[in-house]
Amino acid sequence: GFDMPDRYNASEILFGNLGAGRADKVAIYTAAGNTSYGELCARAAQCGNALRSLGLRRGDRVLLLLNDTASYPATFFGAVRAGFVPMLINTLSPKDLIGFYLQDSAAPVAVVDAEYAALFDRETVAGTQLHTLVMLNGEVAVESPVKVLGGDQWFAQFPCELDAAPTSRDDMAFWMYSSGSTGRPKGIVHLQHDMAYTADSFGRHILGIEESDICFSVPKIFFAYGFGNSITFPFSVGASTILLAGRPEPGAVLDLIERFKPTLFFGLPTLYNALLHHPRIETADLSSVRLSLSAAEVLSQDIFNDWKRRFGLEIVEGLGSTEVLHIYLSNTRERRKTGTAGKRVPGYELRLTTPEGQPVAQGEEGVMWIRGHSNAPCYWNRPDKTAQTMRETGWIWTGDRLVEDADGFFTFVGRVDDLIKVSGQWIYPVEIELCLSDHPAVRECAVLGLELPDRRMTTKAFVILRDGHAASETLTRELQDHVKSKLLPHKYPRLIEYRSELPKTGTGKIDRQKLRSAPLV
Ligand code: 3SK
Repeated sequence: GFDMPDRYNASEILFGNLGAGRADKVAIYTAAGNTSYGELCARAAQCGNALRSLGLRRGDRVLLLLNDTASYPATFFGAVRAGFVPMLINTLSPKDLIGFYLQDSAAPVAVVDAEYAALFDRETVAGTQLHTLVMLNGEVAVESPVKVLGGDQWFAQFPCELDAAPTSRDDMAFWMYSSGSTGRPKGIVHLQHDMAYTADSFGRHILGIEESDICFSVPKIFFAYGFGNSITFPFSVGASTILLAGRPEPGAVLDLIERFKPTLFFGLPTLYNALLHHPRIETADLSSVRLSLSAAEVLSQDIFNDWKRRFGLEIVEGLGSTEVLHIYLSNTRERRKTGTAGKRVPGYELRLTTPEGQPVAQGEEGVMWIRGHSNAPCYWNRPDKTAQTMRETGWIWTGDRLVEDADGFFTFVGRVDDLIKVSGQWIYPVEIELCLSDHPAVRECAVLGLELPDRRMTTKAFVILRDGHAASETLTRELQDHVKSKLLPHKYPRLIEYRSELPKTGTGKIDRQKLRSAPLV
């Protein structure tokens, strides 16, 4: 069972550290300075009080578009403590998508880093409920139809103490968004008790995290993976976390490792690959790291071997989802098989079934279902998608196809649908096809996920142009920019091949199998 009082607010994960006597302990290390637990709680309380002064009501959404700085946990926990529901948004989101998030959530307030404030112009805000934009980490002049507040100074006027709103363990606490196949991302609703559950399942059982640990997650806080690594796990035991505000350039990552000496390092294959190819890697000092973790993409044997050869660290691979909030299948340092996603994480029940829901025998491939107390109960306002994924009695149907070996290790073999993961983030090829088709030069197109020799995935578009348009590198860049401006930037097709026709099946559909066998470049 999962022992937790009925009345519970997730901000206890941070504020519990005050009662535990850690006010002076460093909670956050950054290149710009450190923040103690006492300072962080005070800032969170000020933020919660400030948001309350705007007249928000319990459960109102607050859109967060923030880089990984101390302001992120302060704002997140402040909003949750005050009874509001922060939405963690990808900082690479283009304007159209921000407009969608505002519409979908009816958020009356957005808290954003100054560099993103210009996105909230008249066009983005039109027809939404947004009335206040709070700008952190600097101030810029913005032409916005809503009230704009300089948050750093504004928060400072409010009291440094705040009692938690009387939320129940099953109240809505925060949202994250996942891709949708038709350009309508789904708001994934998480509850007040979900973070504490992942702290116990993955944090305690797999990481064995303790107060003396220092976490460094290169994946950002707005990803469920980074959120657990940078916030939930360290704060749940009074450990510390290192935050990197900017782009995760390999050089900047190595600098922070050498300066702040993390004990737990969280990455993904794309990052490990970039680090291994960085000129400084042969001299870098990672001796502080006791566990090096990877998720979000399948890790290749080559990356595993190269990392082990260079640092003596065996990367521990896991598999999770935003709907479950963190990792539910994982290797550990003691029991691991490279190329597999590992075994069941304690706290989660798993089952593999046929697409029709019948159990499969061990050794046979099946679709993965997960049950545990961090499962999101629904997608916001999407009964159709909720019914597909959040099934009866608490199970989540993941759509991932896996196979379990005789030792209980699971290997990812693909998806039941067309979803693919590039750089650790989901993509629906059909979403990119719809977006490309909107471009005036495109008559017809097909987008495919293709596996690279090191097992990572990439995307390729096959395009037939309309009369009057000619293939060129400039057009390729224009089409890629078109996708970046409408969808999240990682969704742009890395490769584009122009064709005069696309192969068709007997029923007139694009023959993807044939396209798949075309050479990669
Ligand atoms: O992609 C993953 O493996 C993952 C891990 C933890 C949390 C969220 C996700 C999507």
